[in-house]
Amino acid sequence: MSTLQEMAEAVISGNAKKVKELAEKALTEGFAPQGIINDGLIAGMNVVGVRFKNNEVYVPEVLIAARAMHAGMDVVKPLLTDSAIQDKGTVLIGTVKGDLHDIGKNLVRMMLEGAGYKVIDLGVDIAPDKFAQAVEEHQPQIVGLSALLTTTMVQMKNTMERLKDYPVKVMIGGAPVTQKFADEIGADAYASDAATAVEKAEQLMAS
Ligand code: B12
Repeated sequence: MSTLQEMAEAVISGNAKKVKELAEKALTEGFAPQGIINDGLIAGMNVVGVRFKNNEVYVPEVLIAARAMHAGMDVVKPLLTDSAIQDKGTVLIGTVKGDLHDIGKNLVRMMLEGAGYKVIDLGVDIAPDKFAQAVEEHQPQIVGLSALLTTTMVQMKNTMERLKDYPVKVMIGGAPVTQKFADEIGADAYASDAATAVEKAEQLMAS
């Protein structure tokens, strides 16, 4: 097995120490940083994403795999130029105003990072104005909104309205959110889980 295949396997099994060692080994073997990310770290995270979607693994396994992926990223990232990291696009993500749930949002962030996006995570309880300010500052192509409470879903609508004059696509998700709701408020995409969020991001970038 090549070093990068071994790295992908180590990401899948969540072995952060091994991923770090293999990232260092791959660099000494002359692999390019972008190749290590794509064919080692992201390749492993993609497998985890598919397994998560198929209910073959659960949240803890995804978090452990993502931690392992980050251990490899930490080794390789300093060697990348900014432009290479941003290759795939920028996603700004946050949980809407009044809502403190962030486990699902963090999973979506990790999967997007794993797929090669630059993700700016604003955190939780983010008001529409704060989203707008961050859009101006970071110029993302996609904004991701998370809500876990039926009482805070309305903030998605408010945020959409606040962002309507910016050239961004808005993707929404969270347990109470549905495709129907996304259509009602005019969101560009809805995803029910983190792996689908990556697929939808790819579609939004291509559209
Ligand atoms: C953990 C949890 C908490 C934790 C949150 C910790 C944290 N750091 O996130 C704590 C204890 C703080 C909490 C507090 C509260 N909670 Co709570 N909480 C939960 C619980 C048990 C799990 C949520 C979770 O993390 N799920 C796991 C993740 C992986 O799933 P997920 O969030 O759905 O995310 C996935 C998808 O939805 C999607 N997704 C998520 N975000 C996004 C974003 C984008 C852009 C996309 C594309 C996709 C996407 O992808 C994710 C990964 O696959 C749920 C019950 C449940 N079964 O959902 C209740 C639940 C959401 N909570 C509830 C309530 C009522 C509250 C409180 C009001 C309780 C109280 N009385 O204080 C407070 C509210 C605090 C606040 N202002 O936000 C209710 C909501 C009811 C409703 N319909 O509105 C629930 C449903 C429990 C219940 N059955 O009553 N909670």
